[in-house]
Order: sequence, then C-alpha cells, then structure tokens
Amino acid sequence: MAEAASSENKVSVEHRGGVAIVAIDNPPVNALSFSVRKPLHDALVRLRDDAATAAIVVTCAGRTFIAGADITEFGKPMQDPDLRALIALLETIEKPTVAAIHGTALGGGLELALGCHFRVADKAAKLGLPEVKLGLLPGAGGTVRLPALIGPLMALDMISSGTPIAASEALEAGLVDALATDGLVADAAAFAAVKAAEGGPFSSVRLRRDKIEAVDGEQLEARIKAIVGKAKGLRAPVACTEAVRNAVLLPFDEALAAERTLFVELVASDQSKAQRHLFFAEREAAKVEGVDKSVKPRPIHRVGIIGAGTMGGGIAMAFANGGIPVTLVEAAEDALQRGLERIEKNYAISVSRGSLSEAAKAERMARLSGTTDYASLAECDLIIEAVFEDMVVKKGVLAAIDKVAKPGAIIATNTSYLDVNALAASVSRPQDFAGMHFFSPANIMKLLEIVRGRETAPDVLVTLLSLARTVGKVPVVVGVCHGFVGNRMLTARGADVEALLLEGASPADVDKAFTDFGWPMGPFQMWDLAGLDISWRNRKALGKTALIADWLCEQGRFGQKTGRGFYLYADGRTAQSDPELASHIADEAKRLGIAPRAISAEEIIDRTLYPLINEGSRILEEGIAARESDVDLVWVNGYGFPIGKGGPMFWARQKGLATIVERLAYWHQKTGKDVFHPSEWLKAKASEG
Ligand code: 3H9
Repeated sequence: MAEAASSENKVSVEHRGGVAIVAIDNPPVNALSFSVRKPLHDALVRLRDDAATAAIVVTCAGRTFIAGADITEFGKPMQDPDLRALIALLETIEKPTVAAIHGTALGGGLELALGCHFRVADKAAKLGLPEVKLGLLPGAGGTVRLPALIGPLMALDMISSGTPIAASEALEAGLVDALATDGLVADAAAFAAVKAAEGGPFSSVRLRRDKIEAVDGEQLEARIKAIVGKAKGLRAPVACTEAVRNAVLLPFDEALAAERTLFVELVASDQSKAQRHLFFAEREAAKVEGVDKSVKPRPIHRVGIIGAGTMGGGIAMAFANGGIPVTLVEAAEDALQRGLERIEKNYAISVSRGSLSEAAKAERMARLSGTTDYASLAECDLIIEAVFEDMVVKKGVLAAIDKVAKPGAIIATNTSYLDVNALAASVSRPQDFAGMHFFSPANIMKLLEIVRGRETAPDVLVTLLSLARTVGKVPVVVGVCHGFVGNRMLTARGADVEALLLEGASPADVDKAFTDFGWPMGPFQMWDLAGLDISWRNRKALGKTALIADWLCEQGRFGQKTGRGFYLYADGRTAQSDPELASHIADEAKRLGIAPRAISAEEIIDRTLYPLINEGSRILEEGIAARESDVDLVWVNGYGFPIGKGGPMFWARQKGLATIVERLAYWHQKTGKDVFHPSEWLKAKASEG
C-alpha cells in the first residue's frame, strides 16, 4: 500500500512485502529541490528504523530519474538537509538500497544513486555527471565515488566532458549492477529482495579502493594534462581534474572535503553563473511570443535542400547526422556529384580522425539522396533553399519550390542578410515560410537563427524549433532586419576596427585583445579565414567602402585562401604580420592627418565590444530578438563569444550597464559614429540599476 510521506506529496513510499519503494515525483525532471530532499530524508530515516522493511528502492515518477540538484537553488541559502547529508544517510543504512534508474540519472541524481549499495537501470537510461557544462564539478561526492566504482580514468572522462553514457556501457563499467528486463521498479524490487535474503553487510562505494589502487598514475596525469590543455580558460574542467586526482591521492573523507571546497569556489564564480545563465537561456529560447504550448509541430520525415555547395552540403550533413533523410537538389549533375563527393570526403576525414565509425558514415551517407529533378521535392516536409545570396536568384528558386512542394510543407530560405518578407512574397503560402539561417560549417556550428516572417504560422516556428533541437542545434527565433541578430551585431563590432588600425594598432594587436578576452580568434583572423571578397562584394552592392579592406581586395588579397589578407600566410595557414600592409596603413594615416599612438587592449575592447552590445540593445528595442538571453545564445553558439562570459548582454550586465553607456557616450562624442550612440534601451536599463 502507498502512503504520502509529505504534505506536498513529492516523495511517497509503497511497501511491497519487505521492500519499500520510495518514489520521487517532482516534475519536470525530478530535480533535488528542498521540497524533495526533506521528505526523502525523513522517509529514509523512518525506513532505516522500520523493522518490517528489509530493503529500499529509490525510484522516480515521470519521464526521468533525478536530473540533478535544483539549479535554481544555487546562489541562495542552502536549506538542510543538503544532498551530501542525504547521501551520507543512505550509506549508513544497513539494509540493501537500490536506485532504480530510467531516463537520465544526472549530476546530483547520479551522485545519490552512487550513495545506494546497488543500481538497476532501464535499458534506455543514460547516466552522467554534466556539472562541468554548468561551470561546476559534481559537488556531492561524484568526483570521489565515481572513480572508486568505475576507475579514475573512465570517471575522469565522464566528469570532465560531462557526457552521459548509455546503460549498457554503465553495466560493463560496473556503474550499474543490472539492466531491467521485466519492468524497472519490479526488477529493482526483486533485486533488492534477493540481496536482503542473501544478507549483509552491504558494501558501500566509499569502501571500494581496488580500482583506485589499480590506476596507472602516469596515464592519469597524461589524461589530466590533455584536459587542462583544452580548457580554454574555463576553470571547471581543470577543477574536475584536481578533484579526481584528489580521489586517487587522498583518503575518502579528505577527498570529499576537497571536492566541497572546489564546488563552493566554482558555484560562486562568474564563469559558472554565465554557464548557468546559458543553460536556462536555451530553454527560454523555446518559448516564442504569441505561440502557446498547445501548438503542435508538423511531422518532418524528409528534408529537401536546394544547393549542394558548402552551405547546402553542410546543412544536408546536419540533418543526416541527426537521423533525418535528405533530398539534395542541384541544377546540374556535375555540381551535384561534386557536392556529394565533398560530403563524403568530410565524413571520411571524421573517420580518419576516429570521431566517426565507418558504419555511422555509411548510415549517414545512406540518408542522402541527390537529384537534379525538382519534382523529387514533392515528398519533402521541409524544403530549404541554400543557393547564391542574391534576391533575384533566391526568388526564382523559391517560386520553383512552391510549384512542387506538397500542401503543408514548410519552405525556408537560408539567407544571411536578405529580407525574409520580400522572399516570402515569392511563394503562394507565406504562412508556411520562414528563414533558417545556418552558420558555416553548418554541420558543426550549433546556432540556427529561425527568422519569423510577417506571416509565418506559429506551428511552423514550433516545428523548426523542435526539429533544430532534434538535430542538435541551438535555435533562436529572430525577426526580420538586415543581417538578423548575429550578422547585424557583427557589423557593429567591426565598424571601428579600421580606425583602430589607422590610429596605430596592428591587426595582431586587435586580434590579441580579442583572444585575451576569450574569443577563439580576432576580427582580422576571422575575415582572412572567411575570405575578404565576400564582404567586399556586399559592400559594393550597398555602395559602401572600407579603406583598408577594399585596398587589400583590389590587390587580390582575399585572405588565407590567396595566401595574403590582413596577414601573410607563407605556409597557407600560419598568420604573419605583413610589413607592406603596415606601411600602407601608415601612408593612409599620414594622408588623413592621423598621428599614430599606442592603443591599449582596453581601448580595443571598448571600441569593438561596446558597439556590439549597443547594437544588441537596439535589436531588443526593436523586438528583433525577444530577450537578452536570446542575443547571448546567438553570440555564444554562432560567433564564439566566450562561454564563461555568458554572451554579450550577460557580460554587459555583469560589467554594469551604466559603465557601458558612459564609455559609449565618450566614444560617440569623440568619433561622432552612430555605432557608439547609446540606445534608449541601454540608457533606460542602466538607469534602472
Ligand atoms: C548538480 O547536480 C550539482 C551537484 O553535483 C552538487 C550539488 C551539491 N534544476 O532541458 P529540458 C528544467 S548540478 C532545475 O527542456 P529535456 C529546465 O529548465 C545539475 N531545473 O528537458 C526546464 O524548465 P522549463 C546537474 C531544471 O527533456 C525543464 O526542467 N544536472 C534542471 O529536453 C525541462 O528541461 C544537469 O546539469 C535542474 N537540474 O531534457 C542536468 N534540469 O520547462 C540538467 C532541467 O521551465 N538538465 N530543469 O523551461 C538537463 O540536461 C535536461 O533538462 C534533461 C531533460 C536531459 C534532464
């Protein structure tokens, strides 16, 4: 019979013979909030002392086992019992305790399960310690118990990557003791009853030393070195390695105490706050203004893509990787073959690097079918044009798609800058039309800007959001404007950099200020990589000029691909400063009457990052982005804004909006440039404090 253990009913206990089934029910993901910890603690104490209870199973209602501590509680005063006390309590119970795991046992959820004597899992379950992705480390014993149970090397990989493993792998590693066959709770209860009948004492993970003692210290240090080398300025992965090393070197309780110290440091850090902000930002982005939860996505069984060039091919790979069949259409047979060959080559590179198996490659290639016949698009549920960035060309292609697409199919344009409403006018069903702005390489970059046209139907947005998540993208719904959120802000970020060159900074000075800030590369490295000719063409179309970049293009210096751009690339890859460019810049400065001076990294950040933030605030003012966190997602996932700084708007809030407004106003007064004119939005928010 079942009994409620708390007035809120988040933990209930059912007795099946001598086995007590403790069920947690805290939707949506059974996070270990205070409202769970308290009744769970009370129930465990009662069952520990109850002579009629021979064994205890801890399980969860709903779609998953515990997905971790309640992240919303971080930064607030912790209410007792805390998770460590709960796990310590579990470890003192002298009756067999079994965690029955389905869905995902993550973070504090897996740590709680490690406090049980045994773990039984559903075959489809996943188990992991993803705290590192939140800028944290497992803070309830995970860095000490997991190494003890499965060995320090495997534990280090799991903890420092945050990637969960499948139940079958967990079984092999000894993380779970059995996989359920007849029904999780029934099997876990039967398992517990057998263990109770066999009798104790029951060994807790804290007593295991065999795998710790067997570890090859040199191998562990080599693995730690590799992880630290790839940490990119983030503290959490490094702290994870320290904690696992402690688990090997220190006695159990000392390692636990050291883990606690690291956790306390990390949870209060700006980096973790930024990463937690991004976690919730991704979830918020799924909520779209004017679209309520009852709107259902349209089924997408096959995607059609027009254009097998770099972009179209990358998009095709993104869907094929995510398990969605693709029809790839090109105008001519030879272009189609070239496109398919490029895709095959890309997959072959992944196989040679060991990141993809031959079988997975074959599966992905089998999802791609190429054709030159538009009629094949009739079977597609979503058709994306990825042809040349030109309004007339795109309109022609969209009109042709409109003729063959079945009723209800979604038609999308992959444009970086063009007016999505104008493009929507070329199809007879603008309600089924939207922009899908992928970022190159589209099979790798996570960001997808979903551009909501004037008439885009709510269920089209819901479909694209859900499809994007299915194929591992981070989607953000944006409104129509030139360059949408990302590229429009990118233009603002670059608006003053040529002036920096003329005033005395070198491309290397600017790029170094960027990489020191945490960007993967600076603007000049990025332009050289992307090819200077693209933006040159764009500028010419818009009747705009850029003094230095235009000069480079006139010399045929288009960046890395021509061996020269803002830098020289003698070996085709390594950037070296170019004396010829330096002297050209000096001549131009002289001609313009600009006296060169030393420019600090701080000034470089002022004159690039603050216009970026200012443009972001204008985008919010105009409603092109719905919320600050959407802008942050765009910049972290599409342009390499450092994750540990949470995105430009989050960073601006941390820095203080009043400071940003004040610096912008200073530069506006000095240069007269509109990019520095502080937006009304920024001024209003700054005055709110
Ligand atoms: C930790 O455990 C620290 C300990 O080591 C030490 C403690 C001392 N807390 O993702 P979804 C919300 S750190 C609070 O859309 P899915 C989420 O915001 C934690 N809320 O579902 C969303 O809310 P809303 C380590 C949470 O099915 C809703 O649940 N654990 C938490 O696509 C649904 O989420 C993790 O890092 C949480 N822990 O994916 C796991 N988790 O509906 C984090 C979720 O209002 N969670 N929410 O927007 C996940 O990875 C995914 O949510 C999960 C489900 C895979 C579980």
